[in-house]
Amino acid sequence: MEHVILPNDNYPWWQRYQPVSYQLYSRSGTPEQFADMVRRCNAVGVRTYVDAVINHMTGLGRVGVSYGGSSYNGDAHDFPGVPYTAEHFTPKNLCPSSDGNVNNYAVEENVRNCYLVGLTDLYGALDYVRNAVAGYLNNLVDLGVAGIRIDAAKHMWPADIANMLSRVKDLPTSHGFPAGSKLFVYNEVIDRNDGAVTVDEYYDTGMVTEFRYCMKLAWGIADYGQLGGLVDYGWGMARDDRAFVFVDNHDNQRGHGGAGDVITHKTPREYKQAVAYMTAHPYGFAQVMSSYYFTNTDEGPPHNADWSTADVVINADGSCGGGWVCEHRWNVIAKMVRFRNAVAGTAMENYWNNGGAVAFSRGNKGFFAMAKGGSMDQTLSTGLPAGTYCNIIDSCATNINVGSDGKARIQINNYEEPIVAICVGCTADSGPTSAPCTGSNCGVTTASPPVDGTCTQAPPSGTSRTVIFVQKATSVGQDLFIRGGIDHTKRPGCVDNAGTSACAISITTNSLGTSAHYDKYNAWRVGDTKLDWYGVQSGQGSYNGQASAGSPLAWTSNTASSSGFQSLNKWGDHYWMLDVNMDCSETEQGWFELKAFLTNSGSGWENDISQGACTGTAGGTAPYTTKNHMVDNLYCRPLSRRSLHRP
Ligand code: LM2
Ligand code: CA
Repeated sequence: MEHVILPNDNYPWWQRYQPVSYQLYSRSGTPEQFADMVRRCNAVGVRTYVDAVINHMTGLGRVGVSYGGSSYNGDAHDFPGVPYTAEHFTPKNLCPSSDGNVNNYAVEENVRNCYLVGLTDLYGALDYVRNAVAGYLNNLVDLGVAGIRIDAAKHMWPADIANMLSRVKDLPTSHGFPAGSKLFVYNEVIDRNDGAVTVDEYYDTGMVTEFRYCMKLAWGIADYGQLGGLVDYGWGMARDDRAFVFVDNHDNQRGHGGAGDVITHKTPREYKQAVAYMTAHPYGFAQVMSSYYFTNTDEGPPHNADWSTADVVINADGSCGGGWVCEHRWNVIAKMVRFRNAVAGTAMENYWNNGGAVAFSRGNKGFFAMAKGGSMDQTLSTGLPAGTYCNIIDSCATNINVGSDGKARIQINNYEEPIVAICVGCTADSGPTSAPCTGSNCGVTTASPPVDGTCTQAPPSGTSRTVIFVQKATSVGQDLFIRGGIDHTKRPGCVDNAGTSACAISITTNSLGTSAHYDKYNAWRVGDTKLDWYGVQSGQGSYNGQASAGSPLAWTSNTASSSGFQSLNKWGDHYWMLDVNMDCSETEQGWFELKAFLTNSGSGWENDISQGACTGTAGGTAPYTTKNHMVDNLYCRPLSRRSLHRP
């Protein structure tokens, strides 16, 4: 966007945070150049995310003409390039501070209705402002931009953001986004448990920056013993599927917003360890920083004689020159990104930490170890199938042998890069990233550039809370269960045994209550670790000697006084309910099947189902047809493929 130009301050980097209009002229170039960059990046599987500054315009006192010719006058609140005039800024009477600036983070209205460091604050409640912002975002979408960071989201009302986003169209299939893709959104909210505004208020408008993670990680790298407590929900840290994490960002790496207790490229050895740990660890959605060198905290990027931003110089060895740091090209960091892609969707297991070294596995797909002092020699459980693996960090110069017991001797002897990362299918230069893709219908989350024409979507990952209702007015004494999973003909390795079948989906059941009404549900959910086709699981609990016949449902009602009242039941009596956390990686792109099963003089299996296509806002096409219910678990979809701002 067009922004202020400040020659007297040597064109500081933060010029960009004082918008003048939504035209795409800046110190980096013209709208045509931007459109061309995005198009070329999309063509090779690299997506573009824009830092959208929509809370405010320029600071008070800023006057001039910007790169695209738009004039600006902060004191007059006059921005003809949009246009915005005085009535489009937050009325003074809504800001409780005496000088009109944000100065008390304990008061919500102060944070959101006052001027942040004197920046003229847009009145996001106005239809006109919402529309102008949406127009800007829709222009980005048309150009092929995949997502945005919302700058200073903490200083905006979540409802205003939600309204602006509701006006944004789906991403264009002409740029390779699957039909129905939404703009990826992350809200910049600096929450260190120190004010009235908290990250959870923004869960409905996208992901949220988790600044506590920067601090926790810095403390952990200084003292490995603290790494175990990296994610501290007790401290208010964001939900796993909403946390946007990073070691450092453009602000806190130079002492601006959210600074203090942050590791940066200025201490390369610690920085590599911090980024390695972040990328190995499953929490959140990770961002890798890429910087330029600076000595003064206001200093702008490397520049040409006219102060326009200079091109990045790529040296013969692949590193950067010309003042650019390019952390993303550092060996450890680039390799660990491959590792993260290779183990996506797996949980952290076999955690080991002796205060000087740390190690853990990621499901049965990868294993990571790191030694603070540069060396370690330990035999550890890797969680991996037996075999020979190679350390991708040293480009497979060393091998690691995993025995039939899953254990391996892990040796590290490298002061600068004291890290071992091994993963199933990983070789010297590649990890098994999602298949590359060209053409018009490729997945958004493709991590590597296209090499052939196969298009796939990134596999679903993580766990998702999944609640299933079955409406059935049963007779007294009858019990309802569900059975399900994946069709045996659609997946190899399926056998009539919940414990070993590849068609059974791992679940952990959630409590619905402890009153007598739930006695049966609670008895039968014990040991129910799979949604499967095979009836009672070995080890599953029984009720008064009566065995379970699948995953148990509990009778629920929407009547508040009913013993079976559940707030998620919006419909009436006889809505039988199951509440589980489901392992998304075991679904088919989020889809799975199920059928009800009625016992005690009941009909047993539910009749076959003839199910039409899914309609409604979620949409989606089932991966195959079946005579069972086909369920689309929307929350198993990769974030980039689902609406984050339209829950
Ligand atoms: C952000 N997050 O909420 C950005 O990440 C952060 O980099 C932005 O501040 C801030 N919000 C506003 O978008 C930066 C920089 C400030 C700078 C502003 C505006 O950290 O130092 O403020 O951009 O360019 C500058 C002067 C400040 C002056 C202000 C307005 O440093 O002294 O305040 O301009 O003229 C009177
Ligand atoms: Ca505001």
